[in-house]
Amino acid sequence: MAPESSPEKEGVQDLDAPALEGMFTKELSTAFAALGCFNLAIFGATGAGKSTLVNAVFGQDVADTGVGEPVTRGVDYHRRDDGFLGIFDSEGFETGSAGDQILEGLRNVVEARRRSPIDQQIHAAWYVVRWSDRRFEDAQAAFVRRLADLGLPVIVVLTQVPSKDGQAHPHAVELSDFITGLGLTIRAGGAPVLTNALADDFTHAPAFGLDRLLDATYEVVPEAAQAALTAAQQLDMERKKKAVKAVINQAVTVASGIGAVPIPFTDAALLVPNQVTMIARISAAYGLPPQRSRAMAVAGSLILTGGATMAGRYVVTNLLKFIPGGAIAGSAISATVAASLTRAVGIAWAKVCEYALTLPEGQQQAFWSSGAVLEKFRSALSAG
Ligand SMILES: Nc1nc2c(ncn2[C@@H]2O[C@H](COP(=O)(O)OP(=O)(O)OP(=O)(O)O)[C@@H](O)[C@H]2O)c(=O)[nH]1
Ligand SMILES: [Mg+2]
Repeated sequence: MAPESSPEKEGVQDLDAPALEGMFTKELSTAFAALGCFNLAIFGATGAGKSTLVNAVFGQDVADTGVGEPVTRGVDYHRRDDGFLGIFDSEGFETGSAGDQILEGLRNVVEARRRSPIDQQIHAAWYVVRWSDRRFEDAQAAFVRRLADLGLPVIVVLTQVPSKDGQAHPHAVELSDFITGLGLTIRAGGAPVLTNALADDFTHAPAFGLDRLLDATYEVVPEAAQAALTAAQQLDMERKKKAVKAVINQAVTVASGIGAVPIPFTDAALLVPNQVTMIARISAAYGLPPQRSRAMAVAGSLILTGGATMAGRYVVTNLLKFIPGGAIAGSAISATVAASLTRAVGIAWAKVCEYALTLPEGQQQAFWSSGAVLEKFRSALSAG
């Protein structure tokens, strides 16, 4: 998507904090909305480990918090507060006649939503089996077949699998091979994904296979829902970083274009709208909660009102050392400096976001509402 924020001189020159805050609020809301929602359907017997798995990958099982919205008999839909994750969850389901009802209801849901916006569709289905049950019954196979017949990309997940030196327990492998041999239309190469969502100190079973499950899930999720998945998942920080890097690179390209017409240093504010968009998109890509938009807007605007001066001066001074004929850049911001300044702001904001993600849930709001954000930003900026 091309950034819409080609800044015009008017309206930029006297950007004060309230004007910037308004701009941030709007851009954050656009960026969060653009992510959409990743929807996962999850099936499996009671105690199979569905909640534990969702917790491990997404940090929290929405299905365990609050009341879901019934979508069909036996299936509830829970959307996480931040809006990036939705879980279709079949509480208390067993195979047999209850399974038939669920499938019938699901067919209606899937068909009705086929023409709906992508963020209302089901993007992946996990069928969860506890390996220690050591069996996979005909009724389970039939259920999986019918899920696949609905057009859902089904991944069979074996849970609570013990492993040693990266090798799964041979009996779990045996069960997995048996399931693979059934020739079900399942994804991840037609084989179950073996996992252990929770390290077990008593049996020394480490967490296992979650990265493979996430990879397999990405493979089946439509591209339009992948940004939401990246924001929603809490397992793989590298994927978030990669998405953020792409956001920064795009903003840097835009900034070079702006700087190609040399901007007098006092007008570095011309670069600000592009940086606002960038900061909003970075925040969204990490999956920071939209509920904190207000605090983020305040923090962002403080950074950028200071930014044209604080961030700007810092980067310009430092770049002068490296740019041939740097004296010119002292009075006019060239494409190179515009790009570097924007990149530095993007990277520093990314570090602020990553720091926020390490904080316990209860401390995050306080962080965003405090001067600590500015401190973090400043130190990230000078760390380069
Ligand atoms: N060690 C270990 N224990 C697990 C794992 N998955 C689940 N458990 C344990 O198994 C029990 C049941 O797990 P849940 O995740 O609640 O199962 P569920 O499928 O959500 O069950 P329902 O919500 O009742 O349908 C809990 O006590 C978990 O702690 C795992 O991967 N490793
Ligand atoms: Mg559960």
